[in-house]
Amino acid sequence: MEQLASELYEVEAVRFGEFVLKSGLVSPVYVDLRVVVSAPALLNKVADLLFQVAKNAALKYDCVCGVPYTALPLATIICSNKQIPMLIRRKEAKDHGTKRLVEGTINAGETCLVIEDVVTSGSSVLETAEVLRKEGLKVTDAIVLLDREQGGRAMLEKNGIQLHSVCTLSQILRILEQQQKITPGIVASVEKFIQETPAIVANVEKFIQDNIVKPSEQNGAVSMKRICKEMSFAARAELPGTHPLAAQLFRLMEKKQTNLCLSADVTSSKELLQLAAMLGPSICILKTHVDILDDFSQEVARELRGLAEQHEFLIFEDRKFADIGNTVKHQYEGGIFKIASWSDIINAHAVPGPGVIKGLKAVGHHLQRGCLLIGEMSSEGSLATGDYTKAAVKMAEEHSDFVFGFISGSRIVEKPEFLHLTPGVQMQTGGDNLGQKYLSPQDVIGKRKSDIIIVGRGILSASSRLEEAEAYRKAAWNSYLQRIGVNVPN
Ligand code: S5P
Repeated sequence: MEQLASELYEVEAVRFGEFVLKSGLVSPVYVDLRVVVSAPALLNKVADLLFQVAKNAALKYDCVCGVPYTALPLATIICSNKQIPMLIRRKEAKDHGTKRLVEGTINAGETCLVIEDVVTSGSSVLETAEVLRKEGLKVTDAIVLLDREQGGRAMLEKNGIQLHSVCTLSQILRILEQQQKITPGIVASVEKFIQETPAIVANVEKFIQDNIVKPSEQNGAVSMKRICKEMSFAARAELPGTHPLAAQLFRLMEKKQTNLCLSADVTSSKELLQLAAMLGPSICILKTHVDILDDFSQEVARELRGLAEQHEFLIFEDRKFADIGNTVKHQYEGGIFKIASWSDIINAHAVPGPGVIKGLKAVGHHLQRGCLLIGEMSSEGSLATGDYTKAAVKMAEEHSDFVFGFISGSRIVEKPEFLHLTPGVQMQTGGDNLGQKYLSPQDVIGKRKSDIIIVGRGILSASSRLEEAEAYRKAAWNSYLQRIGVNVPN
């Protein structure tokens, strides 16, 4: 253990200093085991230690899967040396072809051992375990090199997974202190930081890894300020203040690589369902105006929900509620549409004041629904500007247990927990003859820093709706990647 701690320190997999984040938070510790791949002897040693932990615990398993990406080489070494079948979990489904999430031969009913490098909250292990379980495999145990002791063990246990670790962060701290590599002052500050900010620490590291940034030395301290410009959707999903529905949306966007919302403004249910089935894989949200359908029925809503589950998109009824709380409560829950029973997301105007949110929340909160506030509109001469927009932001901030974002032309609040969705998007900018104004996907996501484009006629009037939807998806997704600093080939 002494040797492991000192080697991890030598290769800078564990670092101490001042890690300044965009949020202003200063972290005294930085753990990143990706660097271990550059030290082959240590890599082999870590793989062996992981295997020994499984052996000592007398675990029985048929195959091994590493949590992508850092644990992949570790799982490979173990499986190759010990002749154990391996599975590879994809972080994202392939664009074309089989859309498999797990590669390798899956024998349903078999037990798969999950391997991970560091566990903080336990969410990465659980995510991989859930994908494997969906494939019919049993996941009962996970092996980790470093347990940060920040709730991961308990969280995994609740989900039927026992965590076995090679070492804990406090063990490493103590060993490094004994070896006089770090001072008692550093140990105390790291322990204090870890106890006080468990959730934030998890996010800090996930954020750093998701954004592929490397700390740079500045006057002896490590600064990340310069490079931490934008958070990825994946990192935003993990923030403590992110609404659960927004977290689900961020994750599925990252998984499907799409920040495209289809505005399915058609008048027949058959066409609506056909669109959902055909474009489902390309979109993160399907937006409806249910009151323009000639033939709505609850059966249509049920079928739409089925397609939403199959293709993993959310449903957004663009009802734009704008009345007193008591009225919107009935409009949302009842009538012939029963919107709350099938729509994940709804939206509301801020004009009535906070009562509109309270009324909607009374119906939607316990159903885990969420609401977007209209901060700005795309139409010519809109009155939703300036102080009105600011008041809408304040209302959203005060009701962030139900409101998780905005309809707006650009980013109107810097808090990364909130999502921005922008309508009035077409490849050909300009407008229609009824006041609609169009911006390009690149403008909306790149320059105006919105998160999701809402596209209706740009896709619906194309000769191949699927090809056009894919063109919009790629344009918006590449603009997002560029925004967070990932190089996108032309
Ligand atoms: O400000 C807005 C807000 C919304 S939700 N401007 C909009 O256009 N919308 C909606 O987005 C509008 O109701 C329509 O369903 C969609 C835009 O459709 P398109 O055909 O102009 O892309």
